[in-house]
Amino acid sequence: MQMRVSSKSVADLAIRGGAPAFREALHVGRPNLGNREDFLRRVNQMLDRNWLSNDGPFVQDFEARIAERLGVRHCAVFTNGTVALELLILAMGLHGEVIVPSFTFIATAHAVLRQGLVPVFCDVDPSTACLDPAQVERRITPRTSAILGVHCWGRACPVDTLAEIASRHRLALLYDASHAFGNSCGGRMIGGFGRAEVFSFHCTKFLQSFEGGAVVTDDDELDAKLRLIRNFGFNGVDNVVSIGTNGKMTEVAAAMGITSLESADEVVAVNTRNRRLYEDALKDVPGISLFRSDVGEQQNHQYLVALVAPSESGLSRDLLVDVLHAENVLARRYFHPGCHRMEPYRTMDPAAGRFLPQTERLSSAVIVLPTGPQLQPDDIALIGDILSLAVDNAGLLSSAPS
Ligand code: T4K
Repeated sequence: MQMRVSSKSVADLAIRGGAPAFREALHVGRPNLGNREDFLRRVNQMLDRNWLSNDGPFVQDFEARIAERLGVRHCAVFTNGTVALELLILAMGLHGEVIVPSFTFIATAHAVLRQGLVPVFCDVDPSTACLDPAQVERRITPRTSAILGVHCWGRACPVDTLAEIASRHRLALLYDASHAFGNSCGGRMIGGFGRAEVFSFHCTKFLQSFEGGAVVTDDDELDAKLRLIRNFGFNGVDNVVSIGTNGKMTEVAAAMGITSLESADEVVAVNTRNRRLYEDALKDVPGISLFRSDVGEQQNHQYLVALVAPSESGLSRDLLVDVLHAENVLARRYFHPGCHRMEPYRTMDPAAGRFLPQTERLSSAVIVLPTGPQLQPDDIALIGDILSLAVDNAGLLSSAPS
């Protein structure tokens, strides 16, 4: 293997706790831009027709394309995924407690709490990083009104088992599918499970509209309610029929979303190639493994997730992240710490961790590595080399002063 960095430089950089950049940083979450000319053409169309927001033609087109691609009756787009989730919770009339994973982005928990409900944190199954059904059963109380699953890193929740539990306990079931656009479960597209599913189209997501989100559902009444709520409760001019807010997506965002959607298949191909290259680059590195993807399902591979076993690598996850950062590879710890360790949840229930051993374990093992069309095969080889050299020099790195 030809090394582009010496073991000494890796160790030196990490020991110094950061070094001057010697090349452009490699980021997690670089936007999937799609075809720039197509986007700019759409922006010009938008400016020419003087229609910039409020259910414009690009928004309607974006919604129709998403619904068709996912095979659902309705798609309503919103300003962002968090607002989409909050307004879905409001429209569904949930109350009391909602069971959610702690192993998720903080927005999942915040959306529940901001709607006046209590998020009850539930542990995950380490093989899926999604809600563990056995633990869900344990967290149900007379106050529970819903189960909110998260398809973490795009990996599907155990949808059949959760549906059975929800039905047996008469609970609503909804999903935060922020990471899972274009992914399938049992051959069915994610988006069609539970009463509704929510996507994020933040610019770091597989499908992006700068900022944006969507609720997809087969429920006509729920979709109609959501459309009222996202537009102040207006049902026609001068006629407000319900509580509402401004959750509308702009035309420029929808133009970006359509352009990004048109490149979806190319991005999947690149991300799939990147995953294979990472598998190859990391196969002989002790203690660093890639999180298993859902074999046989459609996968966007937007999150390239490595797990660290310090007993084999000789290095903690955090030290490996420090080494990567020192080398200008800006890996992320999605999701560390679990939501239950962040405010206001930590203060609300300081002992929540006793129910969450797998969450604690996963959140201390995970590294999300850069991927996407802006990453070159050489970059992946370099990241593999850095990790390999770091593990080879584990003793030196672990004993270095911080
Ligand atoms: N539910 C789940 C499960 C979620 O993961 C999220 C969002 C939501 C709900 C809420 O959806 P939204 O309301 O956001 O639509 C980022 C994203 O902002 C957030 O959308 C995402 N999850 C979360 C996992 O990641 P941060 O705080 O880590 O973002 P930041 O600014 O540190 O950037 C992340 C990486 O992306 C960096 O490496 C830099 C790179 N980046 C970022 C931006 C904004 C770029 O290369 N270009 C850019 O323009 O939250």
